[in-house]
Amino acid sequence: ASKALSTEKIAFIEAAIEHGVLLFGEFTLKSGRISPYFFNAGLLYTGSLLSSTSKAYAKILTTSRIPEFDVLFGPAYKGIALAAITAVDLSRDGREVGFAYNRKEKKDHGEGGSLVGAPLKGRIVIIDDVLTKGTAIREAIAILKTQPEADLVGIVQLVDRQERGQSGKSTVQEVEEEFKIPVEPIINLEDIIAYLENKGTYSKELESIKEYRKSYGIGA
Ligand code: OMP
Repeated sequence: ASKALSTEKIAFIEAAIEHGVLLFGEFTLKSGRISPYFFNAGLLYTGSLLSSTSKAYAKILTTSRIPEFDVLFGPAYKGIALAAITAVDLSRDGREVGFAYNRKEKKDHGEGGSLVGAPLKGRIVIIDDVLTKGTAIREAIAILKTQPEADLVGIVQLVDRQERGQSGKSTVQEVEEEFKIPVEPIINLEDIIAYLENKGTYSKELESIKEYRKSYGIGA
């Protein structure tokens, strides 16, 4: 029996497949792993997709283990828009938080520096797109560590691929233990698998994903 998915998760995964955000095929990942699926958050480019994405982030920020915080940090590039739309969504619910991001390029004129937006002071939550082996999120954490007044209190990922990190543990477990913070996903691989199983028309894709999970997944 497949696990039950909320209607919001079903709608989100369905829209992601429909808009080519969630793709099936053969993809070489940042980690070098060859994956039968890929989630491209850069393709969440319509107003309604962005709107449902920001609502999903806002919901996780208010209902999960993520504690109270002051600033949302969106790592360049994809995290920038994701953090911005989430700050807007939270303010519509009467919750005022700051928004900040980094530049990838150093600037030698104008305002200078590689950090933009709210000062990185107080309790910070990182908003990011996809978590695989943890390299990208560690880069974002390293940026915050250069800010003496920034206190990282949590991370929200749009997709947790539920893969192994640098040790035999899951990436989520490694990051949670190393930095003593909760890492919360909006959807994870289990959700994607449950969606495909419930649909019933994805047997080939499911088989490849389950094969992949044997090599790189956690506890499967
Ligand atoms: P790690 O650094 O290995 O955790 O990979 C996460 C990064 O890989 C994300 O920030 C994305 O840039 C990219 N990625 C995706 O966008 N979607 C995927 O489905 C998989 C990856 C990936 O390369 O692992």
